[in-house]
Amino acid sequence: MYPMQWNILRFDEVDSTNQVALNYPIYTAITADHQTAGRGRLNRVWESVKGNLYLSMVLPEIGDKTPMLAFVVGVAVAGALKEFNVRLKWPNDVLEGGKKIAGILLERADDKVIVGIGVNITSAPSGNLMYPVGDLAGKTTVAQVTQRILDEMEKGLAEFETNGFESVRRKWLSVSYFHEGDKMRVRLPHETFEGTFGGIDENGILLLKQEGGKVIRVSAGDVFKI
Ligand code: BT5
Repeated sequence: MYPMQWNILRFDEVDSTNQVALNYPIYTAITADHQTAGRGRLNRVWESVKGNLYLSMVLPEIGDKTPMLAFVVGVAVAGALKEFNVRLKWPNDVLEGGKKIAGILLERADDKVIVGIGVNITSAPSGNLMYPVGDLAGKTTVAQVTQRILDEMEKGLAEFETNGFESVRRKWLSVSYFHEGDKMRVRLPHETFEGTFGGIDENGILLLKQEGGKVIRVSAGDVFKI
């Protein structure tokens, strides 16, 4: 399946690059200067002013391995932003200095997976957000980070295909915001759990260790340091 090359399409304004990407074949990359309806997970809003990076890539869906692509993408974004020493917070946040500077959104559609990435290059939203937020103002450009992400994705997908998820998992853990034993809170739609970070398993499931040795396995949720 890989190596491959991106067909890059640039737009000024879109509702959401993830939405636009639905209309294009695999290995298309959509970028936009801004979005009028940028989205996060669970119908959340992704603030999408001009000056930041909005990118979506169309990939083939790969059955039950599809969720692992989120980790391939995380590692690629961390690689693209290596000099800023970013950290990945399960499942899909990219932090710099403890602040969220980028988010990743995977959406499945038929035989495709749309991988969306938003990076705050020049500004971060203000207001009451779920986590502290930041940006990379004055440190880099949209064009540079876009190109690096696309390059890192090509490398990362090839490596995932050749070496499997274990090598992706190891790389992901090497830039994880949480370290084994760190205290964390996991918020699910109807429940909240506390415990310590126990890593991610061979499928990318979060392991939350509780007192007494119980391990809770979490496939989707929001996590916070406590
Ligand atoms: C995400 O969702 O972090 C995934 C964001 C993906 C955005 C990209 S942009 C290109 C592509 N096209 C799209 O329409 N989407 C993708 P989630 O983990 O649900 O986090 C959303 C939460 O982050 C919001 O509820 C806010 O609290 C916060 N937030 C919103 N805008 C933000 C921003 N620009 N920077 C940092 N945090 C933000």
